[in-house]
Amino acid sequence: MKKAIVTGISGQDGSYLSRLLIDKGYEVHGTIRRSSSINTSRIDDIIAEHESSGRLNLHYSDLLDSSSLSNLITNIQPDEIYNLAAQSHVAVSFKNPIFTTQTGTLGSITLLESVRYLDKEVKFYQASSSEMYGGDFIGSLNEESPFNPKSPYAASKVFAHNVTKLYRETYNLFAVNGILFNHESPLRGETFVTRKITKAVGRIAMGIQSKLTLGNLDASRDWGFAGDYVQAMYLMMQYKNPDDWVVATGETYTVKEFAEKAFSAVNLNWEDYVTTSEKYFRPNEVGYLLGDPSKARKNLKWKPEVSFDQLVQKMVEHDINQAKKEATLLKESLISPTWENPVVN
Ligand code: NAP
Ligand code: G4F
Repeated sequence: MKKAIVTGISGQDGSYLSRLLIDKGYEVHGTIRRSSSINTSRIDDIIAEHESSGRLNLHYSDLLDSSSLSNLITNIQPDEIYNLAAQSHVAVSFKNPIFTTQTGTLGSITLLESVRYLDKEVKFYQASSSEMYGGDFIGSLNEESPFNPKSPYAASKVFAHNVTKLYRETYNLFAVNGILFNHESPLRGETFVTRKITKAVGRIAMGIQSKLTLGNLDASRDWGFAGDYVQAMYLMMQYKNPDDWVVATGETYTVKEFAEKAFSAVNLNWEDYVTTSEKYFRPNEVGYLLGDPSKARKNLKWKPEVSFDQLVQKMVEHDINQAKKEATLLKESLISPTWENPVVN
C-alpha cells in the first residue's frame, strides 16, 4: 500500500485530495494544526470512515515547526508528499506578510531537505499558484510565462516554486509544481470571493441576509472545480518525469459575472443586493488570470469535468441548504441573527 503525506489536509484541497488518495488505495497521513476550536469539519466524514482502519492518520504539525515535518517523514517513509498547507488568502497576506512568507517558503524547503536525505525515492508536490503571474497580461498563461508577484502570498509561492525546481534539477528529486488557477467548491473557505457570494445568495434567498459587500468586481479569474484539480495533482505525481504543470479551464470570468450567475440561480438580480466597499479592495490587485492547460491536457490526459455554470450551480445549491439549516436554528432561537455574513475579507 502506497503512503502519502498531505500537509494542510483540513483545507479545501486537502479534503478532496485525501478522499481521492484513499479511493486509490493509499494510506494517507495528514497534518493538522492545533487550534482552540476544532478545525477538521471538511474531513470529519473521512475521519469517521477511515481513521479506525488506519487508512487516514492525522498528525499535529506546523510548517514553521521543521522538526514536526522531518520527524513525520522519517517515521512514515512516504512514497508521495503533497505540500498543500499555506496561509492561502491573498488579502490577508498584506496584513500578515511575515507569517505568510514564513509558511509559504519554509514548509517547502524543509520538506525538500528531508526528502533529499532519505534512502528511498519520495515524490514531492508543491502547490504553486496562478497568483505568481501577477495578472497584467491579457492573454493565456502557460508554464513558460513570466512571474510578477503582486502580494506577499504570491512572492512566497514564487520562492517555493523555484526551490522545488531547483531541487529537481540539482538533486534529481521527483519534485513537481502544480501551477493551479483558482479552484472552488462547496468546501471553499467562506472569505474567498466565490464562496462569499454563494453563501450570501443562500442567506438572502432564505431572508436572513439583506446585502452583500464586495471589493473589485472587475477582476477576472479562471475558475475551476477543486475536485477536478486534485485529480490533476495526482496525475502529475504518476507521470513518467517530474515537471511544472498549469491546471486551468481556459475560460475567464469577472467577479461581476460570477455574482450575476449566482444570484440568477435563485431568480434574483445581483444589482439589487451587491454593494462595494474600499475595505475589500487590495493594496495591489491581480486583474486578469486565464490559464492555458494544453500541456496537462496532452500529457496527463487531464481535462476539467465541471463547467463554470455547473460550478456556480453546485455552490449555490449547497449554500441554500446551509442557509435553510441556519434559518431553522434562528427560528428556534438557538443562534442569534447576523444580518450580513460576518466575513472580513
Ligand atoms: P485552504 O483551504 O486555505 O487550506 C490551507 C491549509 O493549510 C489548511 O489545512 C490550513 O490549516 C493549513 N495551514 C495554514 N497555515 C499553516 C501552517 N502554518 N502550518 C500548517 N498548516 C497550515 O487552501 P486550499 O484552497 O485548500 O489550497 C491548498 C494549497 O493550494 C494552498 O497552498 C494554496 O495556497 C494553493 N493554491 C490554491 C488555489 C485555489 O484556488 N484554491 C490555487 C492555487 C494554489 P487550518 O485549517 O488549520 O487553517
Ligand atoms: O477569491 P479571492 O480571494 O481569490 P484570489 O485572490 O484569486 O486567490 C485565490 O486563488 C489563487 C490562485 O490564483 C490562490 F493561489 C490563492 O490561494 C486563493 O485560493 O479573490 C478573487 C478576486 C480578487 O481579484 C479580489 O480582489 O476577487 C476579488 N474580490 C472582489 N471582492 C474579492 C472580494 N475577494 C475577496 N476575497 N473578497 C471580496 O469581497
